Amino acid sequence: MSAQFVDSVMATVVARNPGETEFHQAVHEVAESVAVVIDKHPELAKAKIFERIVEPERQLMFRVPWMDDKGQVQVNRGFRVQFSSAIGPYKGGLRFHPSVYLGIIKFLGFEQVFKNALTTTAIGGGKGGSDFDPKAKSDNEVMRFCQSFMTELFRHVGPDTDVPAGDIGVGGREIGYMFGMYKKLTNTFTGVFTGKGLEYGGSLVRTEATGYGLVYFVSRILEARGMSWKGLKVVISGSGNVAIYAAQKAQQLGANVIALSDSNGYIVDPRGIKVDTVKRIKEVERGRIKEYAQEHSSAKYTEGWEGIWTTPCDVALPSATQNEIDEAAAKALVKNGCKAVGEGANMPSTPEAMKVFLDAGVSFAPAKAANAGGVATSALEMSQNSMRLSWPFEEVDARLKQIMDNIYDQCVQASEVYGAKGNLVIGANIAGFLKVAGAMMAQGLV
Ligand code: NDP
Ligand code: 2IT
Repeated sequence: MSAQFVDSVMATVVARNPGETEFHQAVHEVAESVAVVIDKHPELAKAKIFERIVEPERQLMFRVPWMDDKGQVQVNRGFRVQFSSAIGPYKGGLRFHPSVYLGIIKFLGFEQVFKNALTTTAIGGGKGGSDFDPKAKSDNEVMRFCQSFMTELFRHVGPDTDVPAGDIGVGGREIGYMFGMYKKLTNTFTGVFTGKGLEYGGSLVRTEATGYGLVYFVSRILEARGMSWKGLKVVISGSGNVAIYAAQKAQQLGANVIALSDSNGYIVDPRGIKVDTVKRIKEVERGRIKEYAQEHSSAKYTEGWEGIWTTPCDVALPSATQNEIDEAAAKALVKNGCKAVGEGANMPSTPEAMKVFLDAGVSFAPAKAANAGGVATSALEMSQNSMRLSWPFEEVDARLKQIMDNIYDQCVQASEVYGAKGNLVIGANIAGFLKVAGAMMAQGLV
């Protein structure tokens, strides 16, 4: 029955969404996990809950024309996929990267539905973005692009409808430009975005939240095997928002973070990465990770990002992008003694890589659970905006930690109830699914 359910769901999803391989991959993983739940609950099968969840409520694609600094007209494509409003307004980031197409936005939107359910906050799932590449663009070009993007997106979002935030290529600068145009077009000042600047409604800790939350979650999987961060060698891929603050928190807890990367290559600094240098290079100068090795002679730079997984470590935190750890990379990590993996990025491990980790007894924290701290803190930003109040750093951080603990407990519990004790991939998928399914059942066929 289980295999039949997965096959029949996948046949429809592949036929209906041709060529969207990342979306197929994300759906397949969840379908495999929840098949046992569908078996036990004929009412969910009858209501075709899973078949409804894999079909986004609404998908928007639009033209984004803008003028570059040379006076040339440029044309990009914009996306917003409003996946599920079962438990709250659509919520999820915007990604600006040349690799963006509908299949990427749909895989991210689909993952977001279950992740957001796990946070215990009232947010549905969505995702958006563009194939625009912010790299090497001037501030003015980025502003003109963001303004053009919003002249279409503004009519589809709103503080009680759909609340975007950042993702790859979208940080505080881009959110500011988009928020400004939204405010002007609608003549409203609302919490329509999260990840806003602190001067205009942002929340303390939102910048740090995904990386900090990841480390809080991994603390629990380490504890479960009698370990702590003290003295552990940690390798983190990426050097963006998630990677930087994961590195900072892991160091605060006593770990030795030795490697970071970007899409060109990676650095290894056995004495421990100086996070302040990385923050300046990446956040202020918008430079490359290679420059770190020019400033710190203890560090070595290697061209090509894939090699980072051959660096021996105790803990790996993939925090760059999807499918960045394949089977060979996973085997290299296991062979070199890696004991725990925490996914900061969305779907960074291929299905084959995940199997290598689980078979080898590596403690594995799946993305939907482990990186949920960012969007959870976005929900806290929405709460503060609604109250027109802002909470101190310590309060938001304490709430974030509590939420990550709660997500961990939900995943462990669901894995036990459904006969997969200790498998947090299955636990996260089932716990997230049950919440969304419950809300959909209660709301009727809509
Ligand atoms: P940033 O844009 O801040 O940083 C992305 C980092 O990953 C950069 O170092 C970038 O290098 C690297 N990278 C991006 N694409 C590739 C690629 N194809 N190959 C190798 N390296 C790559 O993004 P974030 O840190 O915000 O996001 C990182 C991951 O975390 C994504 O998967 C995102 O979906 C996920 N995530 C983000 C959250 C958030 O709150 N920001 C929340 C939850 C998950 P380069 O500069 O060379 O492109
Ligand atoms: O993947 C993610 O969870 C994010 N990019 C954060 C989304 C959000 O709305 O804060």
